[in-house]
Amino acid sequence: MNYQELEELNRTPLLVLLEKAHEVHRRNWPDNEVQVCTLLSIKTGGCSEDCAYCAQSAHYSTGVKNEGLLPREVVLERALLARETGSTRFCMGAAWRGISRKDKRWPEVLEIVRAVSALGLEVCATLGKLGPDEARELKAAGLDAYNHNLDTSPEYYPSIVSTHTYQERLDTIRNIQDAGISVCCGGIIGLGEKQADRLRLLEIVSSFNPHPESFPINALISMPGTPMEERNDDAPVDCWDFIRMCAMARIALPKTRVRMSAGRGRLSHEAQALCFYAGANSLFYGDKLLTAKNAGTSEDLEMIRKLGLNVKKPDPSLMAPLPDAESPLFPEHEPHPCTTPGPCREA
Ligand code: SAM
Ligand code: DTB
Ligand code: SF4
Repeated sequence: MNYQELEELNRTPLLVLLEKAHEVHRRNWPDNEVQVCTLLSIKTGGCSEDCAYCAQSAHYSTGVKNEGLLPREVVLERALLARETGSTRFCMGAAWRGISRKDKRWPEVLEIVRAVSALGLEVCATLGKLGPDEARELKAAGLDAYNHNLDTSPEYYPSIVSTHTYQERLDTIRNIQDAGISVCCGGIIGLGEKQADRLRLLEIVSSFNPHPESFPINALISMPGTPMEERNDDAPVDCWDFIRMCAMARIALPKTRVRMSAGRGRLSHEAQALCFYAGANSLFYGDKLLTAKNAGTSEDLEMIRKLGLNVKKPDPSLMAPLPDAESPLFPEHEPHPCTTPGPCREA
């Protein structure tokens, strides 16, 4: 959808928007299913990047303890536990700007992916910037999906991150797509962005061909020590904004899984029920996200039961969505003057 279409949709009163989104959802996802994913930080803290929301950036004193790459056995133990408790996707995060095959930890990263894949879980990783060779090797090791968020609009991005550009994020996403790995790409709300920035994010992600396999929606968790530490302390992201984002994402990306990600723990079950109604069909399960607390596991099970949702089974033959032959593979986005690091030069 282009910006104008999204803007028009965004003017729809919430209840009408919910109805529209639900109709798209039912048509494309008739199974009343929720995908349950587990996150594990396999390398924590000390990241060279200065993402203003992130507790793992070395630029801020956040109290997060730095930890090197976890031993494979520890990762496997956690993956097995995730499988036993009903998760079907295991997503491993590393606090890196990116990783190259020249890095001495690379062979171990591939071994970890192979080992988790052998458990029959869908394997996802989020390791930062990747080149085409790295993406191909991860695919050969059994990686199903790669999470690389654009987080916000290209215009607002330089106010949040100065150590890498939006274009670098797009390049990595392209490398993942080209390797045949499913793309998981979403954003954060509550960074101080305007609704226009959220619409731009949706515009850009919905211009991908194919659409990403999943779209995570994060609500900022204000992490102590980061420049965003006080942003949402007293007024966390408004649940109606989260619900609206789920509905907009469902309409803009009809066949993409919409994942309620960070910040879900601050939403009531009633608010989450509306997110499911609007088209959300995936969540992170377990007490912890990467470094932050998640919604409680027993409460989540209770909510899934009360709402009558079916927990999705793992799909061992998960295929990356195929591109639409009629459209360009990856539209070139006009480089915006703001996509270079530094303060926005446009009013
Ligand atoms: N280093 C990798 C990268 O930047 O892609 C992977 C890890 S990074 C923590 C993954 C995503 O988590 C970010 O892009 C952002 O969307 C989300 N995230 C991180 N910290 C967050 C916070 N405090 N609140 C909400 N979302 C957050
Ligand atoms: C995503 O979009 N959100 C997850 C996952 N992908 C990697 C991470 C959320 C991190 C929340 C903050 C933390 O735990 O430090
Ligand atoms: Fe590093 Fe990723 Fe955190 Fe940015 S979001 S500081 S790249 S771990």
